[in-house]
Amino acid sequence: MSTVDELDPATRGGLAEAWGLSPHTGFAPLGNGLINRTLLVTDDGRRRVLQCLNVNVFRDPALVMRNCRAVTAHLGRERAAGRYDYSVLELVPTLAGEPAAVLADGSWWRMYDHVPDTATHETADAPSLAFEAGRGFGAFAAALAGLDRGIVGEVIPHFHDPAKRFATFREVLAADRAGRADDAIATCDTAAQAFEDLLAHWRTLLDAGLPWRITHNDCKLNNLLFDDADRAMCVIDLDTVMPGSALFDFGDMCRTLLSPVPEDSTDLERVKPRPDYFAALARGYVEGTGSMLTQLERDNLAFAARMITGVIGLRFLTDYLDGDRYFRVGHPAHNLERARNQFALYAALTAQADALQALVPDPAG
Ligand code: GN1
Ligand code: MG
Repeated sequence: MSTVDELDPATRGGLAEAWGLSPHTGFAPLGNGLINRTLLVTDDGRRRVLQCLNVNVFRDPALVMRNCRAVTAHLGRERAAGRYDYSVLELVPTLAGEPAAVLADGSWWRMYDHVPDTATHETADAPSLAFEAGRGFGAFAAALAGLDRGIVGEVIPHFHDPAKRFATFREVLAADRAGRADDAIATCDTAAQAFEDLLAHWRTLLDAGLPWRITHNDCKLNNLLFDDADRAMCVIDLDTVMPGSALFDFGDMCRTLLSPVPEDSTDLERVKPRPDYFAALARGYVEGTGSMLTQLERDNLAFAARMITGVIGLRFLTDYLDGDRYFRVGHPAHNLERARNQFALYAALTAQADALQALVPDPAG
């Protein structure tokens, strides 16, 4: 969506000044993120990734950057000590030594080194990819277990909190600011039914002492870089790393790996979890997290898949009702289509929950 032509001269000038870029620097759109704007920057044959933070979503960009710096520094130390065997994103500070540049128009920009010879996947076409993703995101969480919880702040409070998301949905539905409630009524009913059940079980987990950790919170498949042999190489998109539950991360992986079609596919017949992918993903996650997971977490991995699919489906639906103010959309019904897709996946995950949970391996085996 963003092209070099859209990067206005003032922005180009501000970025060039901040990072000392040459006048020949090329800028090209990169990736499929729904929130930040991402560009591949080529300067003298050197490639870097430049991102404009969406400050409507990340209200405290300075906190996001402090978190990113703390997390990448910690992972770098873990890697150097031989405890983390994946690449680590490297922030490129501005010439002034800052982790981000704030331009005259108030926009926040930051730069990472480009990880060479890697690519992302939108959907998985082999269970081995699910294993790799589970192991990669699992190792990421395990490596962060040693980081002091007080160092990483909560960038978006209640991000995956199903109760908060449901309350917001009810308010937005009642307000019907965009006049879209009628078109979405069947999906709203499905969502309300799903949440009655989800919220009740979620409360039992909180009461049972579900551990709070530092988690990634956006473990969709396309936030992991793979090499050309489809080995996981590097976890990306660190903006939402903050205190959370391992169930959020595992659930998001299921949401994006188990269905053969992307989250916005309207071919709902094909939106179904693939059990062999779940088995591979769970095996990878259990291996990657080592001794980190408690019994309560392991026993709720299939529930996590349902819950996060429901929560993100509800966020798409809420944004549709609210007139598409949060997620980037390609056409007016896009968020509603995403929501229908996610609730179709939710229904199939619910029907198969026990069968999927039975595929989670024991930590020892
Ligand atoms: C957003 O930024 P991106 O596209 O990786 C969103 C996630 C959603 C996802 C749905 C900060 O992730 O929570 O699951 O879209 N990130 C934020 O595709 O809201
Ligand atoms: Mg992303």
